[in-house]
Amino acid sequence: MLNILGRATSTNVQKVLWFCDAQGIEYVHDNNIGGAFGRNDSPEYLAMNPNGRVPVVIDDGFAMWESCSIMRYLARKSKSDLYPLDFALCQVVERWMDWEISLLAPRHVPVFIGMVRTKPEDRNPEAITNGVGQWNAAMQVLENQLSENAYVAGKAFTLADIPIAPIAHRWFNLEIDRIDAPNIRRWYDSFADDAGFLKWVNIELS
Ligand SMILES: N[C@@H](CCC(=O)N[C@@H](CS)C(=O)NCC(=O)O)C(=O)O
Repeated sequence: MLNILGRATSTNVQKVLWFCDAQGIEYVHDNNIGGAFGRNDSPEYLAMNPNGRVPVVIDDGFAMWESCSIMRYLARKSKSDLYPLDFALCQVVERWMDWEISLLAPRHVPVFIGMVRTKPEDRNPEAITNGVGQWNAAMQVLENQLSENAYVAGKAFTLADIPIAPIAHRWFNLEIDRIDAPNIRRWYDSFADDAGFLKWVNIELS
């Protein structure tokens, strides 16, 4: 049995949970780790992930960290159709996953943390405004890609869509000035009937 450790308010935990549901992978989820729950700084937790971050996923005693890497492991193990075997298509999928981790996620953090997890009196409006500009610039790259493709990596829903959608959810649900993005909207709305998306991603921001 797979154990998924980490609060589901984290986009990095959401992507793993959504992938498992999409793939029909069974798991036990411990939500009460990380953020206000703590427990991710215990010696036991740090032995599994020295960074003290969520998620950690344990597969039959093997502890993993780094959410997108975990998704790729689970996709390979389950022979998932969402992770193409074709080398070129696989590179397209992986570069968007890497883009999410290395560029998109860090750009959204100052805005999300500033507006949702910081008391109004402690907010830095200038940093938030700058952050919105940086986040929008990244979303413009996504908008351009989705103007020519139904999904992030092309014609089909793949592993690449899953990490990006939770950040798009935050983008659409924060009171910020967004760029015009009809194709991101169309793509995001296409998940409206997806049980995993509805359960793990389509939640109130907190
Ligand atoms: N690149 C890592 C990032 C992990 C990460 O930064 N997780 C955040 C939540 S999104 C975290 O653990 N924050 C501390 C906490 O929740 O206590 C991954 O994708 O797994």
